[in-house]
Amino acid sequence: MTPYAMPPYRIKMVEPIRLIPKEDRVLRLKEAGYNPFKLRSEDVFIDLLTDSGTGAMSDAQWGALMQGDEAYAGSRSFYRLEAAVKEITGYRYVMPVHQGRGAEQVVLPLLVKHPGMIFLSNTHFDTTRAHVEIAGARAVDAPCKEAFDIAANIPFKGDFDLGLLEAQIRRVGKENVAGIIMTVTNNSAGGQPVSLSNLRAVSELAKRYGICRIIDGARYAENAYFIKQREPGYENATIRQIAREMFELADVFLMSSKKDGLVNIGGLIAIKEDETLFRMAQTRIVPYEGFPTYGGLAGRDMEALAVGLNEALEESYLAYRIDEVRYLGEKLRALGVPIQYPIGGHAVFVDCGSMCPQIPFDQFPAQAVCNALYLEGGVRAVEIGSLLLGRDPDTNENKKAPLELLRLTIPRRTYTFQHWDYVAEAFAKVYAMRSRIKGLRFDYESPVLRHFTSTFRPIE
Ligand code: P70
Repeated sequence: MTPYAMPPYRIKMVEPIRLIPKEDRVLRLKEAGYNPFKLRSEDVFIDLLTDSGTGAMSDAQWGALMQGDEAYAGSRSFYRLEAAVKEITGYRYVMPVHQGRGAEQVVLPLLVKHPGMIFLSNTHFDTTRAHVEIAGARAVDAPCKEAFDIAANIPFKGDFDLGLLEAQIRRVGKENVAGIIMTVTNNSAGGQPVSLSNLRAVSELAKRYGICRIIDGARYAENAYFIKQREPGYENATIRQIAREMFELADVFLMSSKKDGLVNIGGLIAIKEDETLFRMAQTRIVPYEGFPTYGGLAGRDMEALAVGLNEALEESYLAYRIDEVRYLGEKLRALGVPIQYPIGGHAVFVDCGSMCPQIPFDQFPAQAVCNALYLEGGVRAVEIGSLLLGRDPDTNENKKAPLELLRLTIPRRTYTFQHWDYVAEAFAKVYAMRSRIKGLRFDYESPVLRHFTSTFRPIE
């Protein structure tokens, strides 16, 4: 028997992909300003840029699309989605938004009451950090010490450092903490899960200080699966029960549904019981996202999401999903490639700082390896390091990330194990030439979320 879970589905529809010749890849990457975000997807063979909106929908989801009610107000599809979210979270108020950052732009500014406030998180993801800063606050991370030690083999590397969290609250004073954001799984630390015991402790701390508790739950179902696998006492709980317990520990749920919602576009805001916050969020939803019963989504998108949210909680789906990531990770590990270990929920993260010590952090080692991987195999990954982290808003200096990670992100229900064999082979070639990979400098540096649109030149 294979040590990996079987896919609990078969394939009904396919989408062709092709590998363009090496000399074309050299040309295309140059035209893209050495930023893989600027490549055309047609020029990419295996696309591991993100797991966001890139997965395959099920037959049930495609069927549900046809039932979308496209009414501007009071759409039946909204009520279906609302019922699904209420059932999963137990929260009273539900608002769809166009994607995760839509939820962030609506809710986060409402929590910033005066200048000088901070948000605390196990780790803010990039768009979350950007919205915190746009709202005039600062994003402070309090991850556990092992989060960025790739060799530390502990089950919940996504956890908060509780001592550090409380120290930060005391440092600025509770009246200056706008909220605590629990990112599950912790994307920037390698898709690492957060334990229920840690979430509970964070929740109690926040309650004691009267601070709003927010779940950034883009990958909450994957987090719940890890809890079932790894946290004592939850072996026999269902994924739904675990998810419900996670939601009980927060006040607000923000979600990029492009991940564990199993849809190509969509996001959610859910609020447990704070009616005032709900009313304020509604007043922002209208100008920024759309009328509250569609929030920037088509009726059909809401239908597909209502179905996808439930599919993502199926244990057989999650078992295969997590094992697929593990399969690729273990292949790379067997080659000696330094990866974040244990392997996380949605991606394999390669530590390019230790792989290419010749490249300084501000010449972006992981971006350089990313480009080498595209040239070698037509595989597109993404930098999660100092390029993504950006500049300090106060000093304008380049911030140095704790790790220079290259993320090989696995879209849901999309590729096969043969594709992972191919990716591992391509990576092996890059790994063999690691000492010859050169850094990058900016040609154009975009002022906000710079990784998406900046262009570069390789340093000769
Ligand atoms: C990703 C994408 C998005 C995200 C997230 C968490 C924990 C909120 C959001 C925002 C973003 C991305 C990064 C690199 C390449 C492509 C895309 N994460 N919270 O892949 O949600 O994107 O829907 O506005 O991970 O990790 P949204």
